[in-house]
Amino acid sequence: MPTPVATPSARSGAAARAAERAFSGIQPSGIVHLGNDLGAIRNYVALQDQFEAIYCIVDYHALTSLHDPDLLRRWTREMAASLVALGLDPERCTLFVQSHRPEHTELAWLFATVTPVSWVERTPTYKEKKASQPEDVNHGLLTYPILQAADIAIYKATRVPVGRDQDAHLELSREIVRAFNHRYGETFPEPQAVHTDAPTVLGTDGVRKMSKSIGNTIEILGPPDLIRKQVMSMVTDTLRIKRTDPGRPEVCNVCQLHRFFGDDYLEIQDGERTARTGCVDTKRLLADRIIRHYAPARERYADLMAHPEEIDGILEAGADRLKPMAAATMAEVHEKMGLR
Ligand code: AQP
Repeated sequence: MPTPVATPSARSGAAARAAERAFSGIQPSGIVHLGNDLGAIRNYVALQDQFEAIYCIVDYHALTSLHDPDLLRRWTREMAASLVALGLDPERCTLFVQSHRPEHTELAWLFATVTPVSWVERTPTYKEKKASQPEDVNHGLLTYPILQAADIAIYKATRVPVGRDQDAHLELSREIVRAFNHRYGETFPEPQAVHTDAPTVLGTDGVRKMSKSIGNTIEILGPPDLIRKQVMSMVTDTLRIKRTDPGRPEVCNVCQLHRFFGDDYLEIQDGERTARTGCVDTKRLLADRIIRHYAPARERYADLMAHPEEIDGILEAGADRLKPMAAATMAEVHEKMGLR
């Protein structure tokens, strides 16, 4: 099976842990899908042992699209439980909620004063969100990448495990810290993306990125019946019309996803190519494997959700642990900017 961490190559051991920090944020948006796990969360887990790792549930970011307080609270807790269930270990990383460390928003404001408006206006996600929620083009959507830069910079993180869709945001984060450093002196390192070998997971439509807002997801911690239904709805090779037509595994999303759920994926691909197996068989097998692979996480998730005080404790301890680090960065920034 492919290894989770791809680029850039990570130094391992205690020296790297002390020298560099990894940071990533994830939105509390209701579900965890296969794209989140293969594209990012697997690397969150792997990087816990290579760097000092900090992971954040970005509820401030979620507010740019979600305006239901009860739902936001519920989804924040559910996302925390999902991440722990998928392998984040509060003993080996710090997991917290963005709004529990309000220094993020202060640094975002300060970063906004070195960020030209044109930089944020050209962000692809801003353009997409303007189109997808035309009735709610709030200012948060525009400044989203500035807050994201602050999330990373406040802990002086150098490695950011994310999917490919975040590359433009990360490039902007680098530009923002460069602009700050240029104006006020070297303060922040430039963060680098760390991708898995599945940096873009396609959705069940087989064409677009797997994404909640598109609705083409496979919900890995959902009930097995739902996972099966979602996998069985996947679009395969559109040129394979009859069962006897040879398939093209290189363009079939189902065949590609098999790479992550068994060592026999070359055999599976060969079965498709020679029409020995049909698309339905290959999908059925993928559904079985995804359900089996995530069964322990599903169990752990249910366990955690039955003890919400345990999740809340993890999140509170995480935010407390980060307070001195955030305060130290803010003190340095205040000094450099002439604020205190
Ligand atoms: N399809 C994907 N392939 C690879 N990586 C992905 N990520 C998301 N989708 C894919 C990565 O998952 C992390 C969390 O991203 P997020 O907080 O933006 O999560 P999301 O809201 O779940 O992403 P969606 O589904 O695409 O949300 P919408 O539809 O609301 O925009 C990130 O590192 C991301 O790269």
